[in-house]
Amino acid sequence: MNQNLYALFESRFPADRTQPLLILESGKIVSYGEAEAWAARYAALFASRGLVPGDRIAVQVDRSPEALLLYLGCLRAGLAYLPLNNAYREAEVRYFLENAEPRAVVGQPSAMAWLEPLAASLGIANVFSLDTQGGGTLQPAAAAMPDRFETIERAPDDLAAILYTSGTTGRSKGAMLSHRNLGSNALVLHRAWGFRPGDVLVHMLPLFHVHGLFVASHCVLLNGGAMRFHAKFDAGRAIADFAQSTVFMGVPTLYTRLLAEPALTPEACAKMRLFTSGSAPLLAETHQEFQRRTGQRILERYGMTETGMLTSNPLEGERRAGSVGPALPGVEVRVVDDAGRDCATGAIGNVIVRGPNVFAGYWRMPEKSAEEFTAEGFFRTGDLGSLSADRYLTIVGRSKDLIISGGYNVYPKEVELAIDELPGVQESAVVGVPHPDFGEAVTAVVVPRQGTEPANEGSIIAALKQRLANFKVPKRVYFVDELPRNTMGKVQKNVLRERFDPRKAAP
Ligand code: MCA
Ligand code: AMP
Repeated sequence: MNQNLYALFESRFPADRTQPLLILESGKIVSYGEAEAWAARYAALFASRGLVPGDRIAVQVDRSPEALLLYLGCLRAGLAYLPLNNAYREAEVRYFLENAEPRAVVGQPSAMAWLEPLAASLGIANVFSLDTQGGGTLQPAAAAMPDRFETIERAPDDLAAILYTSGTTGRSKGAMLSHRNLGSNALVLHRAWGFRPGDVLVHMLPLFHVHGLFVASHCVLLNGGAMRFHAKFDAGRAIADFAQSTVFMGVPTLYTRLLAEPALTPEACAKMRLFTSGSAPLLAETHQEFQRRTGQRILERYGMTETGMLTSNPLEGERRAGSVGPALPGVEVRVVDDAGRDCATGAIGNVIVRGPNVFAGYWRMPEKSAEEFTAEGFFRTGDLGSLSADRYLTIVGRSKDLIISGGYNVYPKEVELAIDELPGVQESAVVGVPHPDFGEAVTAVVVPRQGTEPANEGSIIAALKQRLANFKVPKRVYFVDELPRNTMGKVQKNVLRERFDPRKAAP
């Protein structure tokens, strides 16, 4: 049997292909039949341009129905889909294209001025553009293609997608996800979260990360059901949609923004059966406040780009605020000490995981990949946690130096390297401090370089916006004479986090 993930989805599509897959804000519907036909056209287009199974295709576009159907087309063609955050700037995209060597790139029309020459300089012959309305060069080229395509045979371990995650060294690594990784996780979530006929999901998450592209979309595709698909997150529109929907998936920032809306009432959510949260820690207060305001208990789950979803609070049974729940079926989750021994119940240790959902390694980084796995094949998540007697996992922190801002990951090293290159800067340290909207806010602490024109907060932020995606740019920059260091000379980031915590007195 064809193990292509698309073939799995197709086996669950409704017999009546006029049924909706996407319900757009305009009320327009994209049916399963149309999705199938467009996915066929995209697949045929890339095949006609000489792309063969295993080739990479990089996609950096704004959210649109076409972007989702493009992903399905790439699966059908057996290509490895490489989605890029639409906030990435030219310098960031250059690295991904150099590293992944895609045969085709799809970008926003507004990016073509730099993307076309960049692709040309790297020998990428196929460049297409796509905007939020289906405008650009991709659609006309695909429209000329046949609307049928025999989905390419794939084996379970063949590559379906590469998703880049930043690293503690500042260099991004491409997590290689196979058809089995994605398919096994989708099946487990679809079952664990009780998807059933008639479910309608409100989809407002980005389509370039695991949460929106895989977790949310895959559950709907496996259900053969519909999603109400929006241009972007909007709390008011989400609440209006809840009257006609049953499931919502969000990062914690979306829940705090929903809570700020007076329209969020038990009546507005009466038809909803499931709210899930993940990608960043959900405060127990948010969980409790949401229950008080709506009568609904948010189901928190935990995962990673490299692994898909690992644990989930149960659909039936206790959804414990502050815990990410027990391991999902088929996933092994352990908490171990630095010597690799299992920790006692309740003791804090390193979270390590194994399962069919866990990736095989990072693109073209065999040594780095090997370091991340134990001898028994468990992947080291870099998260710190503890397991209760009934095996609920609580994430208490991270051993990796990572900031999660509004559900987006920011590795301080990458931002520090960019700041240190700026004139007037001697050195810098970047930390996450509590933020009411984004959970954590990227914050820079800078030591000025003596004898040069001093940098200031505004100039540093403006310079970084040229180079880095906006969510990585520090919300605040503070200046100090020297960075606090321990006896080993390592910067004490905990001291900085404490000192520049905006909830405390002004630093
Ligand atoms: C936007 N800005 C941000 C963020 N988003 N700054 C820091 N962190 C962010 N996350 C910037 C904007 O560029 C703008 O900057 C300013 O903040 C205010 O923008 P705003 O209009 O409020 O932003 P928005 O467009 O409403 O976006 C906020 C958002 C978005 C909806 C929360 O960040 C989002 O969709 N987050 C979800 C991310 C996600 O899906 N993560 C899943 C990763 P300026 O004023 O300077 O222009 S997958 C994952 O983590 C794993 C596998 C898992 O477990 O799911
Ligand atoms: P990413 O690399 O974008 O896949 O982010 C994965 C990281 O997000 C994990 O290693 C955790 O640190 C964090 N994460 C995801 N879900 C949760 C959650 N529910 N609670 C706490 N941290 C989470």
